[in-house]
This record gives sequence, C-alpha cells and structure tokens, in this order.
Amino acid sequence: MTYTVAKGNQLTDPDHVTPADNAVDLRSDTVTRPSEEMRRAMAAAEVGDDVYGEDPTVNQLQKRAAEIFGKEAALYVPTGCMGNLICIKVWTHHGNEVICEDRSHVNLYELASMSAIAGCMPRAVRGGADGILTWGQIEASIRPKIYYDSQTALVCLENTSNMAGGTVYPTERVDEISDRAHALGLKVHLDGARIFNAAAALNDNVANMTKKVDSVMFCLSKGLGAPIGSMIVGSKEFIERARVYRKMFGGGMRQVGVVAAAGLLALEKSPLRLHEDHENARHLALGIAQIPGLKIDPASVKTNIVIFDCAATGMNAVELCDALYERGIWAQDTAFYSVRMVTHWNVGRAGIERALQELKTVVQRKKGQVA
Ligand code: TLP
Repeated sequence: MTYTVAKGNQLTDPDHVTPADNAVDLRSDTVTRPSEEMRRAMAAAEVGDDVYGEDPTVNQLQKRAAEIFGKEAALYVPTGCMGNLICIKVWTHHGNEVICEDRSHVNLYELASMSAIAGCMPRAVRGGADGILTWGQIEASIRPKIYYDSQTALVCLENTSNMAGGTVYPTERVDEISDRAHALGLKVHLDGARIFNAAAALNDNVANMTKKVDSVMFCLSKGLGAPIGSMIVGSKEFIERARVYRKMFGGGMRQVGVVAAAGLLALEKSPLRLHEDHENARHLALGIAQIPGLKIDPASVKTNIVIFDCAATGMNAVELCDALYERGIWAQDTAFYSVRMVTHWNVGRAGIERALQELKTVVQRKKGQVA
C-alpha cells in the first residue's frame, strides 16, 4: 500500500483543489487571503527594482521588521523555506551538522534543502511532547571538536513548534540555549514562522523573545494574512551575506513592493488580532475533546494549531480528512492517526462550530458502520 495524503492536500485537478466559498478551510493559516485593505494598498504601492535596493515599499517593510525585532537589518524573501535555507547557508559550511528538533519544519518539510543545497546534516533531536528542546538535549548532540567528526555549527529552534501543536518556547529557554550555544561558538537560528502567535500567547514582544538569537525567519503569509512573503532579521553583516544567497537561490525580486505593501499591513496590524485565532483554537480543542474517539488535551493548545489523535475512531487521518472534505471541512493529516486544524482570520466562530458538528457526524457515522 502506498501512503498518500488527504484529498484536500493533493495537487491533482486544479478545479478540485480550490475550496468552495462556504468550505471551512482549516488545513493551515497559509490559506489566508489578503483583506480588501491589503488589496488596496497593493494597488497603490510605490515600487522600484528591489535587486538594486530601489523598491521603497520593500525598504520600508525591511526597516519596520528590523525595528520591531530590535535587530540591525532585515531582508524580504519569497518564502519561509527560502528564508530558513538562506540563514542555514550563512551560518554553516558544507559538512557541518545542524541541531534541530525531530518534528521541525527544517527537518521534515523543506525537502532536505539543508543537505541538498547547504550541504549540512540535520542532527534531529526529539524534544518533549511539546516539541520544546532543552539545553541538555542539545548539548548531548553536539559533536566533539576532533578532526574526524563532522562539526556542529548551528542550533535551529522553531517557535511556535508547528507539529507539536503550536507550542511556545519560554523566552528564558531561548535565552539560555543561545547563551550556552554562543559560549561554544555555535550560532542560533530561530524559525519563527509563527513568532507573532508565540508573542500573543506569552503577551510579550518579539524583540525581547528573540534578543539573543543570531537570526530569525518569520512569515507574513501565515496567520498575519499577507498573500506572499517572509522576512529574515539579524545583524547588518548577516543580512548582507543573506542577500547574496537570496540572489543565488533565485529569490531576487524586482517590483515586489506590490506584495510588500500587504506585508507592511500584515506586520503592523495582524499581530493585534491573533488572540482571536487562539481563542477559536481553544474552543475547537475543547469541542474535539468531547467527541468520543478523538483525543486531545485542550490545555496544550496555546496558539492557533490544534492537533488531535483519531486512532480510536476506526479511521486513520487520511480517511477522516477525506470524510470531512466531502462535507466541506478541510483539515490536514500530519501523521497516520494525527490530524491538524489551524485557525486563522478567514474562519470565524461559526466556521469552528460547523467543523465540530461535521467532525461529530463523521465519527458517529463510522461508529454506526462498525457497530
Ligand atoms: N508550514 C506549512 C507546511 O509546510 C507544513 C504549514 O501549513 O504549516 N517554518 C514553519 C514552522 C512552517 O510551518 C512553514 C510552513 C515554513 C517554515 C515554510 O514556510 P513557506 O511555506 O512560506 O515556505
């Protein structure tokens, strides 16, 4: 049997893969569509050639990102994957090892680019159930400084931790890991695709949360709602080197201010509303916990990602997602018996209630068949 993914996550027939207007799409917060305000800003954006550094909207976005993170500089990149890869490339040499969590995006979902392109070996470490690494776990995976061992160059953290259910690193942990890594000559990169969700959960600001790491990648195109784009932030020198790799990887863009204009709005306004997504996620998790056969600890849901276990329903994750898909609810299978639903600004409370109702129906129907 070949393992396939749920229908809602296949790229087969383009007519099929666009959710109907009334579908509740909880596959990811990447599905968010730009607001009317964003579209207006995009239409009115001032632009120039960004490869020459001449796009005023991009320059403004980069300046604001650096300010908000309290770092010297920032660079606009097309995607989170490219942002992570650029950072890894800057901080490593071919043959180095990169310590990351087992379930992290850089380890599982970036098509091994760290190896294929940056020439590095992921040293994947299993964190706790919450996907949060301790210094002890990291330290135990650092290679001895001896010529016949490959050398550890970088620690890569992920906050929030996507596949652990949107869990959040305590800032003291990030600080401790950074201090200790630096003392050993290692760099620390933060995949902060959803760092603003983490900030909303901690009621803290991203500058404080990332003050000790060497580089941060964060996404404008997820919960913040921009259609495209991520940012990397760090020192001036780091960003100058990053700019070279962005071009090398084909990410030099021209009049991209038309997109950056939406990114600016996403950066300024969207963080203020993320707590709504978190409340919806918590409501969803509480409802799921009430459905016999589905397993989740609602207390573990701190941000906008809800991951639950469906093993006791008699369906695996693909079967459950496919059944939901037929009823207009889109979810993502993340492991054989594990389903992910991500809340975001295009699904309000009514959509969450509908998802719960349909989940109940699908699980009960299966039970009826089995009984
Ligand atoms: N995550 C996507 C999928 O690729 C799994 C999602 O739906 O959650 N870092 C983290 C932590 C991410 O979750 C993602 C995307 C990325 C990096 C990559 O961002 P993009 O898709 O912009 O390359």
